[in-house]
Amino acid sequence: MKLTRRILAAATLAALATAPLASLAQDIKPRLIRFGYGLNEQSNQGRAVKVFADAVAKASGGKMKVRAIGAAALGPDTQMQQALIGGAQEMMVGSTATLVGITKEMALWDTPFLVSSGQEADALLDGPVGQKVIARLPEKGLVGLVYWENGFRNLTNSKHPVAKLEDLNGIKLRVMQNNVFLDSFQALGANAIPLPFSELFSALETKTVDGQENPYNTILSSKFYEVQKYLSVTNHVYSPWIVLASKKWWDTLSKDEQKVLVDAAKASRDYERKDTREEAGRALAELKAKGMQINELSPAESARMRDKLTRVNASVAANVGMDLWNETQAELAKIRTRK
Ligand code: TK8
Repeated sequence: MKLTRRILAAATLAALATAPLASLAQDIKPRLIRFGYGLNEQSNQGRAVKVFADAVAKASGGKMKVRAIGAAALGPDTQMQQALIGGAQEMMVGSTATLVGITKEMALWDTPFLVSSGQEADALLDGPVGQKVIARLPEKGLVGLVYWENGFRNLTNSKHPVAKLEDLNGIKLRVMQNNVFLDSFQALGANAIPLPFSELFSALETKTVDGQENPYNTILSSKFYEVQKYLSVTNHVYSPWIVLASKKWWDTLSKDEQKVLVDAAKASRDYERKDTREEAGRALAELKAKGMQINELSPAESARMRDKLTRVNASVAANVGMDLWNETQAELAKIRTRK
């Protein structure tokens, strides 16, 4: 009896001694998550990364800590993807377009005029097709959590207004490092030059390139209006961003930790899409106020551009596979009748 009591007392003492130590150790050393992204802190991307970081801190009681590293300080998208695959970096958000070299199915999202509204994009990306594409990532060493909105892309340049197809002739246009974008703008007659986003501002400033294309939000947050005079409303493609984790690292997490990240990613996605759409709604007026000259395309010129651009569809379909292409078209038809 006495012995049992003594053992019990010893056990309690041991528990008392180790419990505070264990929690202390966790307090001192939370799980650190290096989360890289390409835009500035004061951008829709930067704001949403902060929402993600706060949600992770809250849900984990401070045991998981997201260190947000923006402005491509960890390198451009492609470099961060490799760091994730190698396990040298935990997380990032970037364009699906720069992932095509790793997962060819991502090229689906580069199809010009694939969707006609943000709501259609949400339904497609969050639905079975978007999830099927995400499911191709783990075999490449990546885990895809959610898609965020980058948005509909529009054309800017420093030479002259682009009101018709021929105005693009000879324009040195920066495109993302992706063959669909390269082919698309070559088809339009521009001199397309692939460059990482992190080099874009200075390339525009030094006139290494004359123009670029990105959503209004980015033209504003990256201050492209300082080096670009003309903006043509083309809405030629909807770009998603994707939140990625290193699979090597992900597999070391507990189920609870993975759930914290998945939930926080979903919360950040919902915030990000709303925030981005609100900002896009007022960005055009702000860009005008900053001195940009903005022009719409006539319906006839829009149609000509669309006709040229959709010629890349066949190569996108071949790239991603005919089955996925057909499934996407069927899913879009379904989404459109649902509304
Ligand atoms: C930011 C990029 C950017 C994209 C581009 O890292 O490269 O033009 O639109 O958002 O991913």
